[in-house]
Amino acid sequence: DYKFWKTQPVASFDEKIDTEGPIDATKKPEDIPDDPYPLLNEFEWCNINIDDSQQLQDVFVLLNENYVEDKDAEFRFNYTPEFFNWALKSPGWKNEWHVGVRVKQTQKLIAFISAIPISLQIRGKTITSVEINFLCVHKQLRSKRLTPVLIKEITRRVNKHDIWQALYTAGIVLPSPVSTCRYTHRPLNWSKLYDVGFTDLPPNASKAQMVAEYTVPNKTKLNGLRPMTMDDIDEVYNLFEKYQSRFDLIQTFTKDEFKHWFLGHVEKSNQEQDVKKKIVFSYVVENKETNNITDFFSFYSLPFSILKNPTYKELGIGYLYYYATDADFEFNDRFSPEATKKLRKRLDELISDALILAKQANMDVFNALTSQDNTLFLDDLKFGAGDGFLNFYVFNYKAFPVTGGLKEDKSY
Ligand code: YNC
Ligand code: MG
Repeated sequence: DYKFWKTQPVASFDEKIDTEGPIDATKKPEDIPDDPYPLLNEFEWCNINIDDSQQLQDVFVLLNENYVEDKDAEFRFNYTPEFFNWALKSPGWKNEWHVGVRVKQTQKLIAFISAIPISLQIRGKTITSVEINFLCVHKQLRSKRLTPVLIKEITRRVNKHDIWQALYTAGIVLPSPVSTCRYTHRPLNWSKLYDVGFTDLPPNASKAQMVAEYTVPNKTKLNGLRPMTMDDIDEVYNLFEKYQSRFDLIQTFTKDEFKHWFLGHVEKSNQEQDVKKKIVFSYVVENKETNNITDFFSFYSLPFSILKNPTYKELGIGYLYYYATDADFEFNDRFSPEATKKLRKRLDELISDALILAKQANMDVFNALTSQDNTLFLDDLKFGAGDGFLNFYVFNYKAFPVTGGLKEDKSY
């Protein structure tokens, strides 16, 4: 019955919303306690320094062994330092927002929660916020109400910086989602997915049929398609902002954030990186006559380790990230049937090529949510609905329900 969540500034399930806005707008940083919330005597708070390989290792071990439930223990997320540098060290990141709990005596890390600064825009209104992610409690310490303490402590640390709203996602239903998306999956290497037990053979189908169904061409089709570079940033940024204005709830980026999320944390050009360590893949379409960039798409990599298979050690997983196109810009009503038809055709072309590039980057399956404009192309491109749903929440903010516009979740 949500004993904890009932006490928090979040919309209740049955709440009727007449105006959008903060739920509790009265507090100031100086009203917030300076000291951390108390923990049971055997535990202590720690800040995780991601630049310290031992501390990073502690987080990997905790997440790998406790983050995802895989009943047969056959797959595990293969988090890497590169992935964490990307997901947790976006511009403005703070060490004190990478929060751990350790056992005092052994220094074993038993819980983690993180925040990064973001800017949300809800129906045109900009809200300085954080995104909360990677909440995890060790399996042996579940159901002991540690989670509310972690949430209250990260809230305290964020409030101290005069930030009062947060975006977070969860598979579970809490009061009260602003939006709900479904996971979808597009096999790229069906026979491997089948061999490792990730996919079943549907009744009345043969393996050869399934392979044929999901085989993608070797080469991309779009003229002018190429990897995005630093030189493209200004132009893609403008294209992206204009495209995003289609949606009611978005994350807005500064240019530095844009570089970080789409070209990677590392200073040297992301394209020069070892493809095995590459996290985010961004491409543009450049019109060869006008030199204008007309389209952009991106996806990121978070593979699984395969634990028990004699042949395969890793399953490549790509996640569709953001995209933008000028296909609908010419229309006064960007949601008209004509605009939607043109947009759908363009997105089909763009994401078809994204699938090919993902396959070339050794990804075996490509995941997408039903967010953004994804529902326009998911069926056309043979994405299948998954079991999972993802609920989106905004802390301390009442908002009307939202469809589309939200991004992918970076933790899974
Ligand atoms: C969850 N995922 O309802 P009530 S997502 C939020 N998000 O409270 P205990 C959650 N709340 O119902 P356990 C939650 N899961 O009594 C549970 N809760 O009001 C609530 N899994 O606490 C739950 N990671 O410690 C209940 O639960 C209370 O021991 C019970 O631990 C839960 O990162 C968990 O799925 C999830 O590691 C830590 O199962 C554990 O069961 C686990 O007894 C595997 O807790 C990994 C996993 C969650 C991924 C994520 C987003 C988290 C958002 C947290 C909310 C942030 C609010 C905004 C704060 C900043 C504000 C500002 C400004
Ligand atoms: Mg607990």
